[in-house]
Amino acid sequence: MLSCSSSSLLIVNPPPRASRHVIRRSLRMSLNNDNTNPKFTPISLLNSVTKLLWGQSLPPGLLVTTVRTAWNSAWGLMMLQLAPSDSSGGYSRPASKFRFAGSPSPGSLHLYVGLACPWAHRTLIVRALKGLEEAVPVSVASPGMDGSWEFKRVDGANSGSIGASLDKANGCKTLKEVYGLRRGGYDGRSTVPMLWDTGSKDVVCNESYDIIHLFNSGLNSVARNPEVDLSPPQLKDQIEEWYRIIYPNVNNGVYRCGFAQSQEAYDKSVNELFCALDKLEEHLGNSRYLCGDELTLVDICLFTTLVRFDLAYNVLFKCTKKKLCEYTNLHAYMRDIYQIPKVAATCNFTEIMDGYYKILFPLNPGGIRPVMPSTSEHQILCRPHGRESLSSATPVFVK
Ligand SMILES: N[C@@H](CCC(=O)N[C@@H](CS)C(=O)NCC(=O)O)C(=O)O
Repeated sequence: MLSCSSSSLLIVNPPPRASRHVIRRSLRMSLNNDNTNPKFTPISLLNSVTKLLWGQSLPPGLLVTTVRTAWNSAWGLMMLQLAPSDSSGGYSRPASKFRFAGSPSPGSLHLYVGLACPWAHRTLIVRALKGLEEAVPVSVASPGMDGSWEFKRVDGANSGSIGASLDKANGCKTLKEVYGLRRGGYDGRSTVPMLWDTGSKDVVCNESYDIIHLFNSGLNSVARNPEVDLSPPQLKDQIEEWYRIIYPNVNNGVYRCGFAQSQEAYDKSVNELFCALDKLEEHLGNSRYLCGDELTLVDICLFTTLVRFDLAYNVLFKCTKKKLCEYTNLHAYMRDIYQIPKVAATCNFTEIMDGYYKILFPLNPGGIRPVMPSTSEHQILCRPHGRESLSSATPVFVK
């Protein structure tokens, strides 16, 4: 979309010589020729038009000003819809629409996730640690080019980790279609994770924090590991206290950096993020997990952000003050959790990188995926973490 100023720029710089019919003929020739040319792209067409109108190339000043104005307008429009902001340009995450209420029937639950998504990743980890794989089957959506979730691939073996799948519960092509099947329909944001009731054909919940609590304690009758408790009564207050720090500053904090629409909002978010990481680094120097010797739900919530940090947030979301691998304790803590049986299989780094760099178009318009940082490779994450010495108890996992 061109704003007034950019279109007037185009008007005050009319084509020097080319008359309309010459332009039309050349365009036709360029299209005809290029139909057989595998390199034909919208850019080559634009380039041909530009050359016809202005000669070899646009004056650089005009080119930059025009494109910057057009891009800024389009970017503003996209961000308005995809990443709503407050009056200071800070990212304001929309609330989840379906919060958990009541007790769902354990025999008819189906989980929808996407592997790039840190919120969905929480639910996959708790499902695995509790042994709920058979009781709560999962469908794994892939990000479509327009940013919505689609089911387009059958389970692909990916070096032992979970892969994208078709929709196993409803046979839909998109997640939007699944949401639309619920009683009364639905036309809002179709987010993952989403817990679906196959009996009543309705959305049970699409808020990850509610889903992990349900998986932890609400489905013990069908869990293979009912004895695993990631939110024991004596730690509940501590868990909530840590979550009040981690959610706004770290989990959502990285998004607040990436989706900030003003320098001021970015500066505030990045400062709060790294203050929180510094605090966590210090705490984890003396404590194996956030609440002491036991792994809890809040560790899972922190882990899914940490494991994406150097892969995506450091670069794409401009969380650049430090890489996670520069934090000795946080990196070892992340490796400790990664090495818990069944956790590594929930991490699919290829899907994570594709999901962020190829699909978050407004932040990476060229879609080029950077190389995977070596510190995030499976072999590195499997290196000894040395954190056993910080705890007196051996965690009980997993069947
Ligand atoms: N508060 C939600 C956030 C879920 C969320 O934002 N999911 C993203 C993927 S990371 C999504 O599905 N976005 C699709 C959309 O907004 O249309 C939760 O924790 O479950």
